[in-house]
Amino acid sequence: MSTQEINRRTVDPAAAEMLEYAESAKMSTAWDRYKAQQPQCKFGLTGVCCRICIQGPCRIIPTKAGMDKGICGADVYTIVARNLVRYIAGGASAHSDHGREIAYTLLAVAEGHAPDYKITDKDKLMRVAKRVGVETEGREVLEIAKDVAIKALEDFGKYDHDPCTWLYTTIDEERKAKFKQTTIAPTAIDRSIAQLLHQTHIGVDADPVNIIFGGLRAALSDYTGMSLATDITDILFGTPVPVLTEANLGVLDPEKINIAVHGHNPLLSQMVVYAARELEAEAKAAGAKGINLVGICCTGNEVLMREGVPTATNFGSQELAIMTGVLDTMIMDVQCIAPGVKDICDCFHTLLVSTSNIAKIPGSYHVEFKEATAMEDAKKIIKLAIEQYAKRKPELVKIPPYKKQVVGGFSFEAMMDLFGKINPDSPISVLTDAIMAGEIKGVCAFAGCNNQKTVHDDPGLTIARELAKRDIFMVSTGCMAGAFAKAGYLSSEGVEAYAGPGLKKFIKRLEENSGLKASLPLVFHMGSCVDNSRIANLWTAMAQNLGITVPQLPFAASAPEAMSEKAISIGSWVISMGIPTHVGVLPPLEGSELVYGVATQIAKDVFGGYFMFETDPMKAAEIIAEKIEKRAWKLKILKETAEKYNSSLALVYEA
Ligand code: NFS
Ligand code: SF4
Repeated sequence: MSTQEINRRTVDPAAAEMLEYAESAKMSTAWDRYKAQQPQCKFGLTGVCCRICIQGPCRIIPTKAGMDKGICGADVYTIVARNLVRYIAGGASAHSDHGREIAYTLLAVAEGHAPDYKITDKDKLMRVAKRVGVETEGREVLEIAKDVAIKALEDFGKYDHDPCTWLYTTIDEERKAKFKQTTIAPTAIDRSIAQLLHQTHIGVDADPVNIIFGGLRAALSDYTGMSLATDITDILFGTPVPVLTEANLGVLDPEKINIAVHGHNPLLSQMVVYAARELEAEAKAAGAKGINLVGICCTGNEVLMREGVPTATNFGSQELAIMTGVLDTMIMDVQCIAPGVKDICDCFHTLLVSTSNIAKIPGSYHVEFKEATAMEDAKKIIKLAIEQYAKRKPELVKIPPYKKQVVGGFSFEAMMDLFGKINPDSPISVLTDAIMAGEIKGVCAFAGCNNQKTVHDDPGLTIARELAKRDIFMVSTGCMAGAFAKAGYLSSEGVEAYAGPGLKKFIKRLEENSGLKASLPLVFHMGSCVDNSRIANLWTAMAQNLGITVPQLPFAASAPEAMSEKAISIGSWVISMGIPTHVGVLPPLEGSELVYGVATQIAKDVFGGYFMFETDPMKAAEIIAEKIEKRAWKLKILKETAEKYNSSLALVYEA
């Protein structure tokens, strides 16, 4: 790739520098492989290739006689719908299985089988217990923890017909009724996923709308799984509070032993943080100045939020961290670890350590991570990293000098604390009052991945700049938070550079009252992808405070670079909750006008939320802002009318 081409494919200066280096050293990255895949198959791109049975693949050409249907007679809308919801099944299984491991660990703690873990946030345990109906009065903490863990595990496989607990205790009455009426409330996470695979097996469901509703049920299971994952992770490791750190490849320290935690499971990364603290002396004995832990992807977000561990890169640029030549070990757990990292590790001294029995890469070093021996396992890996340090090749060290300050750690509770400094009686009113007064226009939540189909990091940054100008308050999770972190949007630098007058005034007011030493950021980092549940808590609290339904709230979401099945599954529950959701890449839906129409139009009539597909970030910002402003405008009219006639508010969806 020429410099010009590189600049067309990333806006991260550190990534651009490393890509130039990769080019000169002939190391192949995802950027090169994406290019080599062009042009991608149009059947696949539009979702009209069916491989659900091995009579296939069947590729549909609607205008060609005989090829307008699959061999079994499946119409294009059936095929597109089935392909789509199978992504949701994949995403929901990943998120919920992550949640299940966390819940099992809480159970093990309660039963005394996980000596290295403990209940860190007792208050949260009590709050969650009360919410999910576990008796707390006069009981021991571990007894309560055990019942909460069992209650969470029941959500995976209970056999009654009541909706999942972590769904129905975290949403408002209107949504509960909506999910009941549309029959998409899952009664068990595993069942909804297995049933969806059954439903989309050859010769089962051919009705695209029914298939999509099955998909939404699994998507709500995805929400259920991540909601319990967030709760229990907070119980085990603490609920995040504002924390100061840094991001981008410049956080790697040539004088320290650099270890990256990569993947999603905080059970591992958090233990690595504890173990690294204990092994600092050993690192020094090996001649290093200490241990420098950095994060990649969402497990990085987990330890950033709770421990202030700096972020090295997000999904798109994960291979580039290794090319610095100073990454001594990359520890992987599950999800979003590109197998391509191994090839780059082979060019350097970096040891790739896998830890999960469902996520191995040929040639990596495997250390099975078990909850019963967690500290021992984490120490074993860190000792490997210390050994690895001696193998570093000084001539291959190249750290791009870019890093930005980050203020993160904004859990829902931390946000409420922040608002509570201004209005202790009703913290959330600080946000809703600012919207009703027109100081800020509404809220946009950014989530999701990097995708080679876009300019790395650019769409999220562009949209955020545009929304900031228009006084829209912003929160983020996942790899978008990584993009914002690397660009300085998670610090006051972003506020100074981009916030419109209203947004700036609002953030500064929060800041003056916050009692924090650090200035507040332009975008509030709410955590990993499973922490999108925190964002759902935010919009639910806002709607309740205003006495409206979620679909009336001036709140939108954007996944500017959605990539994974998990992102599709998150987007699907977000629209079901009533939130208009922008996606910056075209998912394979275009092959069926009907399915495309359900996602972008019909969903709005039924749920009040819907997808907006727009690949041009400037246009996307325009569309998102318009939706938010329209909802805010309508809300004001309804409020005024209600006040004038002393009536209650009309609960109508956005038209
Ligand atoms: Ni979410 Fe986070 Fe990143 Fe996408 Fe992958 S790490 S769980 S899936 S790529 S945001
Ligand atoms: Fe073809 Fe039908 Fe089999 Fe799909 S399920 S591959 S459309 S025969």
